[in-house]
This record gives sequence, structure tokens and C-alpha cells, in this order.
Amino acid sequence: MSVIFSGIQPSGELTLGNYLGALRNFLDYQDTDECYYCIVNQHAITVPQDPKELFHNTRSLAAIYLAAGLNPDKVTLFVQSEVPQHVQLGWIMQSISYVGELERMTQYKDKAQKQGESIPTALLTYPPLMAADILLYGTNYVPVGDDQKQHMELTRDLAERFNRRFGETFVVPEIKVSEGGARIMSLQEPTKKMSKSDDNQNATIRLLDTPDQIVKKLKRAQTDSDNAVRFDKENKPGISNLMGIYRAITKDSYEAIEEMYAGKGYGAFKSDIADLVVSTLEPLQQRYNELINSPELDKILDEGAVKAQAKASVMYDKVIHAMGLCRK
Ligand code: ATP
Ligand code: LTN
Repeated sequence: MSVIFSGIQPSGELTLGNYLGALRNFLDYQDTDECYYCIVNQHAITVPQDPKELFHNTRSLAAIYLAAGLNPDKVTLFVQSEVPQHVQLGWIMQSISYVGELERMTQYKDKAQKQGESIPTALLTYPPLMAADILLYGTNYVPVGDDQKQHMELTRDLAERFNRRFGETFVVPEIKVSEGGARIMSLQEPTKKMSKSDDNQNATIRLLDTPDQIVKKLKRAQTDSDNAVRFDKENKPGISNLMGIYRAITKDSYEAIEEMYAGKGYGAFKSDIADLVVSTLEPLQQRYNELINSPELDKILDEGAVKAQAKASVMYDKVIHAMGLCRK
């Protein structure tokens, strides 16, 4: 049995990218492995958040996790800020990270650019906290989208660096990137990844969008003018992205999709993919509506925090003893 850990930030309503690249794959492990799935709210505050929205998004993300099919009897589902060992180990991870390696992270560079003159320090020190999240649980595998490869490499480097300096302590974790949905692109700028914090509403499909919104957004999705459903990421990024979404859902190959839509044009394809997305999200939305105001949600998160703390405190104790950061 392996240990699995992953997290999603409550920084906005989840997108189809988050679902196909991460959340959907979390389900693969729940019957066989020891799984920890976290709502990483302390990561979300690395960029400014409205308190009311953050509060709402935290509960909402918990309901989404469950609505997607995670079973709280099998996995530990919890909120990061309710397990203090995450920031405690995060500080320690900062002490062994180098400013230079953090400044090289592309997510830092992208997000810092959007913050103008006042870049929050935590945006730079985000990866050591992510490393702490993962290393606290003795994690073997981390299912994430492919944009997280660089952070995962750093996590491995930090684990190895710590083990060299202070003795064998951490398991060195591996990334598990989803087949198919690893990187869904923006519907409006298909060379940029679909991101839940994108302000352009037409760029993302949200998991809680109505069927009408989904149809409209897909109709408006940027495509080139040659009207041929053909996979060519470089020259036809828009239609290739839609084909990627189609393939992630149906598991059909690109060749099969091309064959199915030969001579039919973008209109027919966009209409079919809209039906496909709507019917994929419908059961999730139904369960979400049942869960979001239920007392069951709080009970699950309360229990999750207790279970996560029990596991995290063992590793944290080991770490502070290895470093001499203790009195007894
Ligand atoms: P933000 O816009 O706030 O940075 P985000 O949409 O990038 O958020 P995260 O919370 O950072 O989402 O990521 C949650 C998970 O979803 C990660 O595993 C990440 O790799 C995955 N993910 C995010 N965007 C995509 C995407 N466009 N395609 C595939 N996977 C994605
Ligand atoms: N950096 C991740 C979110 C995240 C995470 C984690 C993912 C924070 N801590 C631990 C996996 C494991 C992102 O998706 N932007």
C-alpha cells in the first residue's frame, strides 16, 4: 500500500482543467492506497484573497471533492490550516531552500508578474510549503497536473537535501501525471493553461457552470478558420485543446476523433463536446447541491483534521529531533 497526497487551492471555483488534470485521478487510489487529500488554503493566500470568498471556497472545494466521488470512509479529507504541522514544517523547509532555486520557479515568475510592484513574500516561499505538505505524510505518489512538475522536482531535491544533512528521514515522492488531461488550456488563449483564477469568464469551464453556460463557452472557444477537426498543437492550438478535452473524457484517440468528424467542421464537434462535458458534470453537480449545506460536510472535515494531525505529528517529531530543534 502506498501513501498518496495531493492538494487543490480554494482560490476560486474549480475548472474542468482541475478536474481532468487532478481531481478525477484522486479517485484511482482510494480503494487500494492510504490517501490524504487537502484543501490547501494557506497556499491560496500567497495572492490576495477576499476573506468571505476564501471561507466559501474552502467549504465549496470540500463538497466538490466529495461530489467527484471521494469516499470519506476511505480517504482523509482535510483543510491545511487545521493541521499546524504544515506551516511548521514549511518553515523548516524554507531553512534548507535557496532563494535562487525558488526564483526559478515558473509559477512564481508568472504569478509575481501579475502582482505588480508588491509581490507577497509567500509567493516565493510557496514551494517549500508544498514540499512540507507532501513530506509530512511519507508520501510515495502525488497525482497532479503537469504544471506541477517543477514543484515536484524541488520537493524531491529538498527531501534528499534534508536526508543528506540530517539523516534518512523523508520518503522521496514521485509525481503521477494524469494520462490525457494533464494540461487543459484556456478556451480564449489556448497557449495558456486553463486556470481557476483567470478573470476572463469565457476562458474556463467551471465545474458548477450551467449547461447553458457550458454550451456558450464552448461555442465561443477560440479556433482557427480552417474548420477541420485535426490535432496539431502548434498550428491549431484551439481545436487541439478541445480535442484534448474530448479525449480526456472518452479516452478515444486523436485519430479516432479526426475520423469521426472528418468533413463535419467545428460546429458539429463543438456541439457534441458540449453535450459530453454537460453529461460528465451533471452527476457531480447534483451531489454537490446535496452536500454543500449539510452538517455532514463539517463532520467529515473535523474527522479528517484529527486523522491528518495524528499522522503529521509523527513525522514532524522525527524532523525536529533530527535537527536538534527540541529540548527533550
Ligand atoms: P490558480 O489559478 O489559483 O493558480 P489552478 O487552476 O492553477 O489555480 P491549482 O489549485 O493550482 O489550480 O491546482 C490544482 C490541481 O489542478 C493541480 O494538480 C494542478 O496541476 C491541476 N491543474 C490546474 N490547472 C490545470 C489544467 N489547466 N490542466 C490540467 N491540470 C490542471
Ligand atoms: N501547488 C499546487 C497545490 C498544492 C499541492 C500541494 C499539490 C499545494 N500543496 C501538495 C499537491 C501536493 C498547485 O496545484 N498549484
